[in-house]
Amino acid sequence: MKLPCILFIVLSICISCKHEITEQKESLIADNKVDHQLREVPKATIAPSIDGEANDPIWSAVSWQPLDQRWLGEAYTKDDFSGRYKLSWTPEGLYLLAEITDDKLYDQNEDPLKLWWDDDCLEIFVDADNSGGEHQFNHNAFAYHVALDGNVVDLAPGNVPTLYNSHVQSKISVNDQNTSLWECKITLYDDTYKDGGVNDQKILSAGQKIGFALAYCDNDASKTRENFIGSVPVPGEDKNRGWIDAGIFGTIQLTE
Ligand SMILES: [Ca+2]
Ligand SMILES: [Ca+2]
Ligand SMILES: [Ca+2]
Ligand SMILES: [Ca+2]
Repeated sequence: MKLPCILFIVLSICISCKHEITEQKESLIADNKVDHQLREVPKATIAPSIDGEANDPIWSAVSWQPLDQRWLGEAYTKDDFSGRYKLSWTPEGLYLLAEITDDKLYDQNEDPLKLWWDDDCLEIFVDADNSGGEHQFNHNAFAYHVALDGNVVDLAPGNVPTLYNSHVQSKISVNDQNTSLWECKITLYDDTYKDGGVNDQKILSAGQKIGFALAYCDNDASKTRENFIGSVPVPGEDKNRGWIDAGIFGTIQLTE
């Protein structure tokens, strides 16, 4: 056999092996997410108005889901924290209504990019393609921290704290029983998202599955947050995995 012929065969074997390995890797990542807490989310015929008021027709048609899984901190009382939430969608995005009871709303760091998780904030986890997998310093999924002043923070690639205010529009209304309503519209982006680039949002449709979890960071007077309460049970000792592992998110399925 001539040398060029041997080289061709060796090269073909290498390419085919590499292809196989890449496929195996991709299938491993794709299989990483096992759907759990699978819930249907109904479409809103009329998109809710983001005004912190729950009087939109869809909110009376959707049931509350509990926000009651202690991910960090000591046991707490109902006055210290209790929470529940509702979800809906339109092709333009996900809509969230969260009712949070918190005895003290606390915003110690004025700079939105400094220790944002130690201030009271609502954390919205979304994985647009429900792939699961690691997302700590990439956009395989987002962990939007919505602060009391409406700033939205997540880590960009390279571990860069970044404002994503255009991704989550929110309005909070607080009543005198220490209960606040957080109404939010979340625009979805997938893992092709480029910071500083031009990005197309994901247009949502019925049948689509999305990785989703919600959490609240409660701090009332401490240097660091006192509690972190999530919407999904996290197996194992370390419950604070949502900001790293999209596999722990629940799964929502959009319905008409
Ligand atoms: Ca509203
Ligand atoms: Ca509290
Ligand atoms: Ca993903
Ligand atoms: Ca608090």
